[in-house]
Amino acid sequence: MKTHPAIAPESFPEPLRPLAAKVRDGARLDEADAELCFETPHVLHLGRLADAVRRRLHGDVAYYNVNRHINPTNICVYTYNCKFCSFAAMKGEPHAWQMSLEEVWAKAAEQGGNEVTEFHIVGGLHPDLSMAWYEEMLRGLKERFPQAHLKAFTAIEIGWFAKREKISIEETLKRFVAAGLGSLPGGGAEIFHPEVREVICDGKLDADEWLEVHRVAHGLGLKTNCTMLYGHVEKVHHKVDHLMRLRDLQDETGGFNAFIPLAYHPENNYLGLKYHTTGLDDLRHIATARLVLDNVAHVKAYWVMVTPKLAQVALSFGADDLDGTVVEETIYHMAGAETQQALPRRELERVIREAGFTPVERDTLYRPIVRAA
Ligand code: V47
Repeated sequence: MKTHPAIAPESFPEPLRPLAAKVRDGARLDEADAELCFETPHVLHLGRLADAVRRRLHGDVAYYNVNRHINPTNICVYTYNCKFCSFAAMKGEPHAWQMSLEEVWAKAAEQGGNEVTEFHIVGGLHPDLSMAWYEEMLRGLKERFPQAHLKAFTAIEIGWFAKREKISIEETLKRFVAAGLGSLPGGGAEIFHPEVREVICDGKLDADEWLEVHRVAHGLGLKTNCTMLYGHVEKVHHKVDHLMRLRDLQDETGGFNAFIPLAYHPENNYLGLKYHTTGLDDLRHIATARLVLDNVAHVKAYWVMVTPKLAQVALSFGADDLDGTVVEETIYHMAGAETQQALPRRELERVIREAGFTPVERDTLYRPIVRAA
């Protein structure tokens, strides 16, 4: 068991001392500890603890990648079920879109497509597009961009394709892997607890089904990410339950690469909430994730969501990855994000350096990338 000599429990406020001792000793945090993390007013001290763990795992390295997001369609049969989602539209609505295959491939080629190491591809659950269309999309991307890893389809989409084609999750994933799929992003997890799911995304894949898609993916050797959407109607115990369920699956499979806490954005959706999360709340979620998910290697501060400025601070609160260049982001910008659409590689490196960390460009599987000068 690793110890953390930099942590002196007596230097923490009283309620955090037992937690600090556990972190110092490398002991696993339990539900009550996780609750404390979500409730303590001492967020800066929580950050100190998370930073100690983050530095043990990654030293002063902070990762980013050169990626591009592509959303082939926002048409989604769950538009009215997922009340928190500002991205989805029903067929025929003025803001609905559906790209052709040529448009997807052309989008991938825009702005340095040949430099991209990862395409992040997610979309709505389209009522008509067949799985064969998506397989051709992946094959076409692989042909045109052999250097790029295809991180595509949330567990929700995988569940939808399986249901539509009347095949198993395993068969669905195997067909996509044969077409070029490299890994799954972490979206669609939201909050697992049924009390919350009923309110924000009734009828969508439930927790067991979401976890099963990732379990099967891990069994096939695919790495995946995991997320938690916070800052809406959830209570602390729902978030504790969520993190514990992710940690349990990771104990079982080891297949999660990274955890990404996602801050709820309230514009243009049916949930009827008006508040954005605050900076300190975002930092608390990042720190808590780093402390509780002791078996997940990476915690991302997704700059699109928290802004590049707060992402810099998050690197000292447990995060070791800022995500990537992104180029064109839709999901958060339709929900009111005011961040820019893209961060060039040089700017990401500057943001990381000025926060006191060493930038390392990575591929999707966190292998360092060395580029010619
Ligand atoms: O599943 C949707 C969330 C997710 C809103 O795996 C919203 O590397 C806030 O999963 N406010 C998609 N959040 C984004 C996602 C992601 C992002 C970056 C990296 C990775 C990765 C994954 O966005 C959805 C949902 O949880 N979302 N609407 C909203 N109004």
